[in-house]
Amino acid sequence: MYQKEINIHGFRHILHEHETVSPDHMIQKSDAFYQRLNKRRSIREFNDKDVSKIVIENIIKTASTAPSGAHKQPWTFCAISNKDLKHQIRIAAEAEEKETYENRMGERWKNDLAAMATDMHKPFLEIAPWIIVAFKRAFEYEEDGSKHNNYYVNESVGLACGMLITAIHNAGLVTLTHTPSPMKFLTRLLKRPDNERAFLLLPVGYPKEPVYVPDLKRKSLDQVAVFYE
Ligand code: IYR
Repeated sequence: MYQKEINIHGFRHILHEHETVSPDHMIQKSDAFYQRLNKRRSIREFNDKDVSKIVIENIIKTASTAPSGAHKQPWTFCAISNKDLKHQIRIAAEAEEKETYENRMGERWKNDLAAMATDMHKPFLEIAPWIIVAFKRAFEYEEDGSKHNNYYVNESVGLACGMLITAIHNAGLVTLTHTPSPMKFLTRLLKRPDNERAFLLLPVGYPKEPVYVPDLKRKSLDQVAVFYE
């Protein structure tokens, strides 16, 4: 039997019980997971059907298992189902988007987006039963009021958001990574402290039925991977 715990530099380390998978099962399991994730699509049209708060809590708990720089977990997920607040977010997001689509985007960007059938109108912000806003915590305040920066904040919150999207898909729900820019209005509307910056906004719910998505193709393995054997 292994020791249940050891001490490294004065810190307690506990025995990790790794779930082992046999090599054959691993091939099958990894392929099955890929097949499921490959069915995920960004959805822009939602149904207003309710989603239990417990599901949203589980999804956020999953995201929050992500690794982070020095385990600082530099994220806060705000989950909004309040209709009035969703309305205010829509109004403010559309105002930024109008400016973006009309004045901030170049022709090339607009052309690249044509296939996505997206525009400055964001009704999903009110229709989807939940909006999750991921905030990154750039720094933390000590009890004495002094500040210290977190580490690898974008990487950490990006990882957590990837796991959030995976958890949403796993729950049988859909989402969209919406990036109204700038997102300062979210700090104001959600009354977040000044060490938090909005990172990504995700409506979560069921898709409208029927729903159509652009006929996009994913890059093949040899376009995205290089093996050195
Ligand atoms: N922020 C806008 C525009 C937008 C930009 C990209 I790059 C997209 O892939 C999709 C949309 C919006 O969220 O609509």
